[in-house]
Amino acid sequence: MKLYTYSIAPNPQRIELAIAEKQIEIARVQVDLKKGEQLSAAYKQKNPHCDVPMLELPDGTCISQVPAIASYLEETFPARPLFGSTAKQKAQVIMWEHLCAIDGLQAVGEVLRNTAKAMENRAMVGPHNYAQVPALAERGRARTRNFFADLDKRLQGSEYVAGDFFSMADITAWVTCNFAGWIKEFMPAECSALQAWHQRLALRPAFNSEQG
Ligand SMILES: N[C@@H](CCC(=O)N[C@@H](CS)C(=O)NCC(=O)O)C(=O)O
Repeated sequence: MKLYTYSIAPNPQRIELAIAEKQIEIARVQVDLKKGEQLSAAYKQKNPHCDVPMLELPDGTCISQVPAIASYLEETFPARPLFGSTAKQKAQVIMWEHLCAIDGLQAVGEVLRNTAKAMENRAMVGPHNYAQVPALAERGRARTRNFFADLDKRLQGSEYVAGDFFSMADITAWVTCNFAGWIKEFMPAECSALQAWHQRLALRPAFNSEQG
């Protein structure tokens, strides 16, 4: 099994953290996004969506998209579960993880992809080129701030994002909070539940080695 990744990028980080939490060994292949290696013919043949992370199984099957990879790892390596253990917990994790990805990660991405010079004409991930839309960057910034406030509210009444247990939802929320730094948005000091949760997570060995 091989993970195609670009370790510093946020979506690969979601899987890197899942792997670290599960304490499993998976070989890595770095795909240099700065050099555009995700758009090369060789990579496109394995993953027509031209994104990372992507997991290649020993039989050649290629699985892209974070939720699909995370689900495969969970089924294959059930120890140290990242989706809870009951049907209710699994649904809660999927719900919160999805909300963090859409309302958080996507919002920050919207700002970055619609403003960064290096992403001119690359405003969307994937095989097709799209021009930047400045209004989306403005909206993304407002959404990022709302994400912090909403997550703080959630964490005022919940130890972890999906409930009283650590999960994949915490991983995506954590990656989002750090990714926001790329667009100079930071967890507000008054979001004390969010700050306390972030500090608690930073104590976990898998998160300890994380930068930022
Ligand atoms: N929906 C995808 C998103 C993956 C994604 O956006 N990956 C970024 C790195 S964080 C990427 O591959 N970017 C390539 C590009 O910008 O062309 C998933 O869930 O895996």
